[in-house]
Amino acid sequence: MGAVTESRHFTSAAGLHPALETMSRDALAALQLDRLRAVLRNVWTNVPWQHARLDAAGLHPDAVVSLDDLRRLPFMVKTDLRDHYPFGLFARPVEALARVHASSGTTGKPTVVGYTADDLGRWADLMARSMAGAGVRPGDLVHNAYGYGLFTGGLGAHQGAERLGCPVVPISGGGTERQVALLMDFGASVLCATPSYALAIAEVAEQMGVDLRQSQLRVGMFGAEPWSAAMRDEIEARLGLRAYDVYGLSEIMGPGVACECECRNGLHGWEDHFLFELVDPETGAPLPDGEAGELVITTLTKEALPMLRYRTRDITRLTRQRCDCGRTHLRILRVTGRNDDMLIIRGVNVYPSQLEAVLVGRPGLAPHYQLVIERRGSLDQLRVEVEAQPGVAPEAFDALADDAAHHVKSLIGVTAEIAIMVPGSLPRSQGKAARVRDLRAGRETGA
Ligand code: DLL
Repeated sequence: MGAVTESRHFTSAAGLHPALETMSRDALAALQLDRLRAVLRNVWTNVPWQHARLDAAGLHPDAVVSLDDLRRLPFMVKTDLRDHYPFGLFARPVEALARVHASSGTTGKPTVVGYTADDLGRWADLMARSMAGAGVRPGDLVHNAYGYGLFTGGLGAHQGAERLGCPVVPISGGGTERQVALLMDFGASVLCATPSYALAIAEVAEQMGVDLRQSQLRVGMFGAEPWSAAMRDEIEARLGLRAYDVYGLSEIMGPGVACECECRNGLHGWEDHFLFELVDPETGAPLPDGEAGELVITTLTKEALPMLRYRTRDITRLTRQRCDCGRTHLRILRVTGRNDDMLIIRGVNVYPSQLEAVLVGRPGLAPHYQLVIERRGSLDQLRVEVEAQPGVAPEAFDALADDAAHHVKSLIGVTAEIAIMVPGSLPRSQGKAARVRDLRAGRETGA
């Protein structure tokens, strides 16, 4: 299944793996077909549940002649992993694994994922490729504030940085004052964190009287949660770096499934290792490039836990148009949110990130917000709690609220009650931000 370590020589345009990142789309499709057959043979032989599904779909691995044949196979969903908890869908015995990760899962059992040593090697390569595409170079000191542990963010970014030839500060999330001190003292040039935690670091630095814009930071690798263009501007202005969007999910691998290049015009999805489809979230029907829908991913090289047509629940758009950077791999446009996070407020569909795009950057408002959903009578009511900028007089809060409510209504079409909060009153994230509090009966937990 190809060398574990791929070339480390690259130029800015061609990337870390130039031959792979710029291969023609025809060559890419041929490679995908080869690898698809191999992955189907792997599950046919090693995963009884997958064998039965392939059989039922009349899809014998050796009879697959085109990538479209895969569409005969039903989708996989998160509960398939839960139903076979912990290792039932693995194609390798536990003793052949190098590592397991798991998602915490707010309800029920966690989702467990596993990797062989070669899987870990490919993951490191793809994360290194992602970082190189975002302008990280061997020798850059990487401050890694993604959480270490069962979450794939910490170790995923760590291995990728090391593979690229970068020393890593494995600080994990939390202890924000110490993060600020070490960023200044060690002079890291790259920050890896969720965008909400990057903002929390910026805020604590300001409270400590430290100007991180004067630090050595140059590149931010931010992901693991949706974030808006307005949030990118805010983070860049306060940290003095160029912020890149990196995407991934543990079921498919972890961070590094897709990443922005220096053009920042969508995230290149690494098609030599994954097959990307976009489908209508309601019907599952395929959607053409450019339309918004749910991302579906098939792993082409993972040995321990191959995933076939996995429904990510993530809503985005795809484009196969050539990128200015010269890479030929398709681009996933910003992931606006998860299908599960969509709010329906009096018949209007709205994602938290849409509200973020309207609120962040408005004069007088700080980029700290939370959405509260309540049932009043028979109607769902959305309350947006957003902090005022430090120094804004409380007498100005009403006018700020009216202005924000007006923009939310006119730009998104949803009626929201806006509550302007005192600076520092909303919870700060140390990892993935919990943006939504759903107080409707039976759902009284943070989402
Ligand atoms: O969040 C992996 C990761 C770590 C990605 C660090 C990037 C950086 P999970 O915990 O399994 O894995 O959560 C995956 O997070 O399905 C999306 O809903 C969301 N997500 C991840 N990256 C982005 C992004 C990691 N760049 C889930 N933009 C995914 C929007 C993202 N949402």
